[in-house]
Formats: sequence, structure tokens, C-alpha cells
Amino acid sequence: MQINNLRIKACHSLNAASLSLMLAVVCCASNSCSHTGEGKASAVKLILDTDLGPDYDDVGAFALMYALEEQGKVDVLATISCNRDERVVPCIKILNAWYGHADMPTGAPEEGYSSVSEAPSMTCWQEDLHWPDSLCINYGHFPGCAGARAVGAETENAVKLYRKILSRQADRSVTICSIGFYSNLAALLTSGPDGNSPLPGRELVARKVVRLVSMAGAFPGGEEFNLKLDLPAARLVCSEWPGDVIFSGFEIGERVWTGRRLIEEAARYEGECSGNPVVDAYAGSLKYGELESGHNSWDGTAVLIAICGADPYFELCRGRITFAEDSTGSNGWQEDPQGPHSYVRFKLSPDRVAAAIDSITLSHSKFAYLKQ
Ligand SMILES: [Ca+2]
Repeated sequence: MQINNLRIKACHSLNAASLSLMLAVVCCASNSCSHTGEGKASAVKLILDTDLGPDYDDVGAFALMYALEEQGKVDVLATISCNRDERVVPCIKILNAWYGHADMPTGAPEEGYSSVSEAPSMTCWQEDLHWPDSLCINYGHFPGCAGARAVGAETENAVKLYRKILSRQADRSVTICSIGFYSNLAALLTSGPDGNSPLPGRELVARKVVRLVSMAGAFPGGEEFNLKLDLPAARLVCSEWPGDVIFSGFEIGERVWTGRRLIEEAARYEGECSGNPVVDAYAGSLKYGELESGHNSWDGTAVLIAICGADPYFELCRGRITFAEDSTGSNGWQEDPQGPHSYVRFKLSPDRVAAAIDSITLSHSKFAYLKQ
């Protein structure tokens, strides 16, 4: 994973952190943020599309999402894997169940489900980090492990689940947050009519989805994992997605370090299984070089933007993502005030964005012991 060192050009003037912004962050972290800058009181209807495995920041993204769900900011419609690794769905279900949503609709790629590409199968890229195995074993949901047991609803074909969920929602009401590969989204766009909807995929998305918020790309240019791993899907989604797309690029999460507060509390526990899978994933991973810093929150920033909006944390730079002609997966950017895409730049400092993510995450009642 790498990005180039191109200096990011200013799309908007940057203001110094003002008292009003400080208050905005404090307010949001204490359960009063509005979402997407539209001032709506209703919860964001969200589908989370995740690769949950190569990196553990997806676990933090789940924790942030469910903290905001408890605050009434988001109505989570489904959690869908874009990764064929056999540990992903069990880990998704472990997290859903732990947050009280064992019946959350869950989808996954199936063989032959897409005419565009085959979804990648990826687990941790660092040998020392084996949190997906630990979670599956310690929480007893790994197929084949002793005491394995089914959790929640049956896992559905990712595209069929997308189509079912979208067809039942009001027009332009659903936000999709993608924190993995674009495999499912490309398969959805190219899907045909089915029993859930007579609309082809692209028209179904255009009618039902208000926004795609995605951790993907590097801005204003570079190579990034989520786009690179399924490049045919990335190219198709970025050229044909029929609506607003907001990217939180590699360079954003690269500077937002979270989770250390979870670890500070992990000392309360002995052994590898604390009973809290979020703490376990971070405790089992941060010890490999990130105990002092915390871990990058690439995916957490996308969830934050999808539910709370970019403001006050980020500003939007509008234009259009481009791809190199070669097979590197490298992306570029064209500035265009009328373009279909936006990428975010820091409006608050990375440390303050990280503090907001940690504060919201730990505001969930599952972490009430921290206040004791
Ligand atoms: Ca991810």
C-alpha cells in the first residue's frame, strides 16, 4: 500500500480551528451532531460494505457505527462483506451480535454473483496479527471450531440482499458506506431485474441511494488498496455510479490514529478473550508496534462522514476520480465544481478527528465501565 507524495492543492481556504469548530466537535462527540450537513433529525439509513480482515480498522468502524446507532443517528439496514475470506462473515456476525443486532441482515459474495470481477479473498496481511481467527475461535462462531454455532440470520447473496434492502426503502434515502473493495457495488450496478425490483441495478441505485461514502483512493493521486485489489470493479463503479460519491482517501486515515484508549482499558482483562470483541481485536493487534500511537482509522473516517457528514471535520473537494491507463490501480483527480465525486481534506486537525472518533466510540453503553 502506498501513495505518492504529491502535495495536495487547496480546494478551499483553510481556516484556523476556531472556537465554533471546537464546540462543534465537542457537541458531536457528546451526542448532538447533525448528519450530512442537511440538518435532518431522522437517522441515516445505512448499508455498510466491508472487507473486515486485511486490516482491523474495520472493527473500529463497526464500533463507531454502533455507537452512533445507539445515539439514534443511524439506522443500520445491513452489513455486507465484499471479501470471500471465510472468517469475514463470522466476524461481522460476532460484532453485530455483541452490539445487540444478531439478526442484522448480512450478505457476502457468492461464486458467479458478478459479471464484473471475482471478489478478493484476503485476511490479515501481517502474520503476527490473527485477530479474525482469535475472534472466531474465542467467540465460538468459526465454522469447524469447537462449539461453533450459527449466529443471527442466514447470510445472503450480497447482490440479492442489496436489491432487497434498496427496493424496500424510500427513494433517495439510503447511504452506502464502503470500507472495502468495490466488488459488490460493481455487481449491484450491473445486476438485472429480479423478484425484488423490476429495475436494473444502475437504475435501482439511482432511485434509492442518496450517497456513497467510501474509504478508497489516494488524493490528489496515488495507489490505494481498496481500489487496487479489485480494479475492474473500481473502474466500473467510479465511472458509472449514478450519484454522489465522497471519498475518504488513504492520506486521511493515515493521519487519524485511534483505539489507544481501548487498549488502556484492556489491562483490566487477563488472557486473550475479554468478552469484548472490539477490545480483543485492538488489544491483539496494537501490541505489534502501535501501542503508543493507536491504529490508523481509514474506515472510521468514512463511517463518520457517512453518518455525521463531513462538516465540521472535513471539507469537500469536488471533481472526478481518474485511473491510470496501466494495471497499477493508481488513481488521479480532476478538479471540477460540477463533478460527481468529492474527496475530503482535513478541516480540523487529524488529532481532533481521532479524538472525536474515540469519544463517540466509547460513548456506547458497552463501554460504560470506562466511566466507573
Ligand atoms: Ca476495510
